[in-house]
Amino acid sequence: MQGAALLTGLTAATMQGDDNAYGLIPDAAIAVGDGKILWVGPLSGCPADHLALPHHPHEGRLVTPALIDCHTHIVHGGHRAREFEMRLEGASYEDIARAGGGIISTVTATRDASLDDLIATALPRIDALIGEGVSTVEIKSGYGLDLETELNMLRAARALEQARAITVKTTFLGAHAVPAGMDADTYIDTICLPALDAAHGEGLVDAVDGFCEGIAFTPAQIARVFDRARALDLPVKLHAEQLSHLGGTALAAKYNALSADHIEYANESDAAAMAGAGTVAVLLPGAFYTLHETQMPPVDALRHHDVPIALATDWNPGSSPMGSLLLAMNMGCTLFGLTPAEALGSTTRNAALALGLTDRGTITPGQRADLAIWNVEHPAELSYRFGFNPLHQRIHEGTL
Ligand code: DI6
Ligand code: FE
Repeated sequence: MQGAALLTGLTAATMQGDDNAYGLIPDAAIAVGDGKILWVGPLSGCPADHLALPHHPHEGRLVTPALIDCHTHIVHGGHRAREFEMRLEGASYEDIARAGGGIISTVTATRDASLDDLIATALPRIDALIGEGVSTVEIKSGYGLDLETELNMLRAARALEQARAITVKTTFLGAHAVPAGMDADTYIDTICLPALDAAHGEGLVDAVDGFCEGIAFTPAQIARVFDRARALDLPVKLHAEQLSHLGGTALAAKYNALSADHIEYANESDAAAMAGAGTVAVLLPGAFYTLHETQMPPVDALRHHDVPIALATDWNPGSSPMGSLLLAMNMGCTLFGLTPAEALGSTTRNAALALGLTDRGTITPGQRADLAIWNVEHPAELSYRFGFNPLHQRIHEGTL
């Protein structure tokens, strides 16, 4: 058996059990082998065959499932620091977008970048996430808005999985913005849908996303993209109710979307629709913070309807240039009122669900041995501090 070992002397936050529990096991042992978790439990109850494996003692450190960043735009060209200055001078995100800045300015920089450039500039970003114990990351297209660049972004995302010990899940986000000089319907018919077909044909797409917002696409336009995704047997997810209530969340639920993301302006009936569809709520506090948003996502309604809540960085050059999933956890608690247990479940178990993954996100036998070992005593410490990274060791697919 490849890489068989027994990790000992740990407090294990298994993230098993109900939504608000850590599933804590004190003085735990974890047997790993062939990239999987073989056994987890109190050392006192460890079976003899696992006790015979090589021991890796951890003197009381905390172990969690490795973190999962389920919503990023880390493949992109250029930066938007000037836009940051403009917003501080009083311009709104929408003003800048309507004036041709925002997403469109990153599109120009991304179209000018070669595939090697896109890979090279994304590597430090993915290394930052790996350095915080991330073992799975979702990466979107959406800064090309032409066929070749949308495919190049997804090729770069796939290349990152070859360049680092990390799982990359790709998302086609051709319906991110309308290129200058074109109307939305023409763009969807002549560029977005052909690009989705081509990307799918090249095996580059794991899911399909869209930006349902006044400055982007209407629910009806998103539905045309989702119909094509359904025809290609691809799951969908949606940037919804970020800046207003257009009905994106309800549309996502209608298509049994993996997730509805942002959702600051979603309401009680949206939460009920998500619950009925098994759609995960992906909250993105980095964008809320960067855009000085004041509308809170409906956390109590999500809790009431048992909608799984995930947190992610939304790492993008405009609305959330944030390179820390631990900071997103702290913001989820401080800005959105999540408990530290909800925050840790949001970047492990529920983040896996937001990507349609059932083989990771908890510490249970049979799951991937994607683990993060931390120099802390209690799991709440992971959300409590910000600007400090207590990671001791990341274990990716059982490789110690
Ligand atoms: N919502 C967002 O916050 C990002 N995309 C989206 O649909 C913004 C991306 C950017 O500003 O570059
Ligand atoms: Fe986003």
